[in-house]
Amino acid sequence: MSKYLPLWPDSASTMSGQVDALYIYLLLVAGVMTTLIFIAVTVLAIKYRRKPGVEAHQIEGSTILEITWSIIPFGIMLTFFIWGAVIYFQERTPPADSTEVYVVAKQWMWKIEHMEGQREINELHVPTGQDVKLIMTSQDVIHSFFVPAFRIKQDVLPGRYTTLWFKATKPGVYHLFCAEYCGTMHSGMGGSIVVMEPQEYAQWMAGSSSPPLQETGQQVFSSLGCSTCHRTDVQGRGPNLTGIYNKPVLLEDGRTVVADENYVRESILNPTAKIVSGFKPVMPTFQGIVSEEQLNALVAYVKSLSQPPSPGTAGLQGQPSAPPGQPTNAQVQ
Ligand SMILES: [Cu+2]
Repeated sequence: MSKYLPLWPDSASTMSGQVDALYIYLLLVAGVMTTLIFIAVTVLAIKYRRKPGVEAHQIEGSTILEITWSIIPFGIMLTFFIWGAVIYFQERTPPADSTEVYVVAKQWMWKIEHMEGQREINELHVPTGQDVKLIMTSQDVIHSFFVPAFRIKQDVLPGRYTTLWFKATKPGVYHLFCAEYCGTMHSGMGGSIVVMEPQEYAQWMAGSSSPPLQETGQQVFSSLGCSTCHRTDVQGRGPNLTGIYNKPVLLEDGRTVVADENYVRESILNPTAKIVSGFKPVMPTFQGIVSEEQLNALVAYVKSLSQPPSPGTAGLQGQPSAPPGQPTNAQVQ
């Protein structure tokens, strides 16, 4: 459409058509309403204008008329809400089999980490026809990941993960903006989303020499000594992390939370925030010790412990064990 009517950016994701349709609907309804109001103002101003020799007389209201003109527009406005909410929930809910990509924003660049180990700066390569879930965090201030051609935008916050997903439909290079004022060079904090045909993408990906993200995570896990308490064979001083991802966890204070990415992240940086039932708050914080990239790798590793082993991840499950006979009391990761 944008070829003939250059009011819209490129439309290159499964979501963009729906967002455009809602936008056009909003414009149409607003246009019709505005026209009706202007016609009414003009007609009534002429019809009931002051005429010489004619006295104005009081007109009493009509309850039925007033209820009608309140209820009908209310119903019309509610359709905006319902349609918008449906799109919102779709945009908020990444499909389960999405490819995951980690994004770290910092003044003033986008750092991208693929699960396969590929890293990029200010560029994100993705294949067409694949659901891609972005797990994003910021190293400093609030940024916002905005791809107009996909009709997606999400704030990227320091200290937690926010997510976003899309499925690109058309090969091409699309602009990535930072849409939250983040300092002097904010306007330069752009990049490109490079959408490729799947075979071409596989070729590009094959050029990677870095180890997969969860392997990096496993190395960090061992080198920081996490594996001493979080054993994968038996319950150690800290909870066994095998199979916990996205599962409910019963906490010491009686609450139940889902062990999602933010939970894993918080448990590394602020271990006493959520103590797993049956464990003691003995884990030290890793705030300031692990970088955002290492955190992402650790989160990817913990998640990999909940996936059925595949050829690529086999062997990641076995951790060097801590000495036997550990006390069973320990604390959340
Ligand atoms: Cu920014």
